Amino acid sequence: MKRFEIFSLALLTAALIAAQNKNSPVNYDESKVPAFELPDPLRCENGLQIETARQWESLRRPELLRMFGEQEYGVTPQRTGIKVKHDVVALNPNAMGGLATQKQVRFTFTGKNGKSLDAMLLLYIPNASKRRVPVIVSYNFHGNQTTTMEPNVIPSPSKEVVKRLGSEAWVRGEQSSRWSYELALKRGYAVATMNYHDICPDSPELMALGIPSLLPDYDVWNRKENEWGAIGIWAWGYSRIADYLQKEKRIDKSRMVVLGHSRLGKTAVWAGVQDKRFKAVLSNDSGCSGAALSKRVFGENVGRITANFPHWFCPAFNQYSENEASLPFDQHELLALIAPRHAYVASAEDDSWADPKGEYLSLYYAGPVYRLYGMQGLPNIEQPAVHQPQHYDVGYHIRAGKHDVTPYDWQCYLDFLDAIWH
Ligand code: GTR
Repeated sequence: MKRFEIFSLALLTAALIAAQNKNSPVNYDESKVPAFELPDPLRCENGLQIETARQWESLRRPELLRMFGEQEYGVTPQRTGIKVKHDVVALNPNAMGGLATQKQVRFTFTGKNGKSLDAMLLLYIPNASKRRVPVIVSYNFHGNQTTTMEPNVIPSPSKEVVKRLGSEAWVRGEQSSRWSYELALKRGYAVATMNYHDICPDSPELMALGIPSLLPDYDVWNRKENEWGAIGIWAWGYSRIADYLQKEKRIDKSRMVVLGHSRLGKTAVWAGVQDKRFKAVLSNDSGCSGAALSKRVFGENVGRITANFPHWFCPAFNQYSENEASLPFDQHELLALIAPRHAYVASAEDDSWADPKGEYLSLYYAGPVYRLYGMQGLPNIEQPAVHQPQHYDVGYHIRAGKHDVTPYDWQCYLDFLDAIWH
């Protein structure tokens, strides 16, 4: 067979597998959860049992970090050659009725190939305190202008690109129920947001218009087994926001938080794992390939997620499609990589697709790593009832309702952050 024919055959086979997995069954029945054994986060690949925080940091942590990079999200390049320029394009010291200073900062990314890309950061800093304040960094789904009714918020640059995905939404304030700015600001927290499509449009067809356009060797359609996907690129973007905030005079560098919902919750966890400048990581309904244990195969599973969103992960992750039992790691070990910084997992009762119980257990099973540091993980294996937040050195809550971010979630996050920092 000629190379081209082999290639076409491979594509056809891949397409068939993908089509199959799109229809792979989804289990919502607790009695049908397969028997599974979770890998021990404290046991090295060579069998060595970790007993101290020091051993964890020098031996096991790097090993797990490598596994998640090589086999799930793709490896984050050490050097991308991308330069970033920041321009404050709008400054309003009296935003939100005087509650906050609002800054809008244009990030211009330039690659070694000379191409450039713009992203827009919207930052609110509380005015009441003159001291440095903690900051919550969180991507939005539909553009900065949708997170608030404030009329001067500049639409995110990707609005035009993503229109091509058929999204009619993107209307001012349309997502504001998910952004409890006032609450956070009144409690002394700054909030920074950017649209994730600015960094990398969330579709295989449009991805090449984002950060990949600045990476001459990156071919969306022909990635190496371990090469990073969209989640990895968005996570990298979170770190670039952190770079900027580290230079912002009013921000307390030692109290930076990363928060994300759903696919952006998966992203927040992966970003927080890799970038230790994030001292707390808040996962809101992140589900499959986020906080939830994969081996429970409850709700969304690896087959479904890799078939529907192949661009989110590295190609090597596909080998676990309909084969979670063979995963050499599970997501509790990802959460454990956040230690000794603070991990928080939030679930919603009606969000079975994200497997709330699997999200809880995952944080529970990250506990032994926290204990190495003398920190307290979740003490009970039983998931709490709704609206009973569990705040230790890690935090968890489940609320009534659907897959979403609500003022109740924000309130729990702020209570937790206050408790660990005050
Ligand atoms: C769903 C996907 C989930 C979650 C969600 C979202 O379609 O299956 O994993 O990421 O999208 O991001 O809202």
